[in-house]
Amino acid sequence: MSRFEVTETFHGVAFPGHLHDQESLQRAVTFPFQDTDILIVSYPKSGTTWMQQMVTLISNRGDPHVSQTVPNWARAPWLEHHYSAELVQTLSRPRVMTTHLSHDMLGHTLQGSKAKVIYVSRNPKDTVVSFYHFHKMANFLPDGGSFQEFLNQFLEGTVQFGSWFDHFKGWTSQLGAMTNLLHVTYEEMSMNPHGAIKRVSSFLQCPLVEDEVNSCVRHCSFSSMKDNKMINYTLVSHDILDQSKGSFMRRGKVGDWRNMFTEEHNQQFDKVLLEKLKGCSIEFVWEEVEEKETHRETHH
Ligand code: PPS
Repeated sequence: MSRFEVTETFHGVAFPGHLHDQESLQRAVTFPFQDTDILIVSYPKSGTTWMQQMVTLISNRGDPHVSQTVPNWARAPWLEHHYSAELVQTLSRPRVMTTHLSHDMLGHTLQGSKAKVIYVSRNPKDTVVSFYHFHKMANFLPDGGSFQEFLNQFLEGTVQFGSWFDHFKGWTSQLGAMTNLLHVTYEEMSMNPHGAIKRVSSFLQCPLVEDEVNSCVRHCSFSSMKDNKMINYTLVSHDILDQSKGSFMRRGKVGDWRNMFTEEHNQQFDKVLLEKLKGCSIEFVWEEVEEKETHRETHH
């Protein structure tokens, strides 16, 4: 049964029934973490797959073999997906897992555990654009409607996987409290892949020599991942992900929202962003990175 039309509501958040059921969601929030576990956490379309590739490569000291022979969902399964229970049993230590769940849902499960958590975030404007395009090709997601309609739902937090703002605030508010939590942004991975890999590898206590870092950078690049069927989702059947309507590795750019947003969209977004992230002490690197990227592109 494909369950394309089914939505599972869990803790007030909608999840696609194709990948989730109540049992798998419940299992995720009571998951017995081991201290050696590595958990990649993200809101969808924030650089999840990129981090899965990065962590695989770092764990293999830059050797691409695993990243070219094992699909990403098998090497770093989503805790909450219904097919993951068996996969998790097959993982060797340190186990690498992935989740889109909010801190509200998973925080208490992680409490007291030394599992290493990597939170990946991305400018929500680029996230909403990427998510909108993904809705067109993913047959297990509802019709996104027009971009304006989708944007409204994203800002209201009624899209699948819930509110970006709550997700971001929930996890980043733990940065002082959880010593085993690392925050990495899509923008950092884009601007400074070398530095991001070194930061992640030292957090994972897996220091690499320069050649190993360089190999990770190479196999983490957008062009390399776009051509790697173990990470580009072309292994998924077309009735689930319709590759004629788009590709998972779509643009891979910082600031692509500018090609989609009108001035009105931007004002609408900024108003909500300001309201929702009031009191949030995270420094946003988005605009600064965008400027540097634009500068880099016009000078190459
Ligand atoms: S998902 O479905 O939640 O797992 O999606 P996620 O992996 O979080 O996000 C997909 C977007 O990440 C882009 N991506 C990359 N960008 C740059 N470099 C690399 N190596 C890379 N890998 C994935 C992917 O293209 C999606 O973004 P958009 O903007 O749609 O291109």
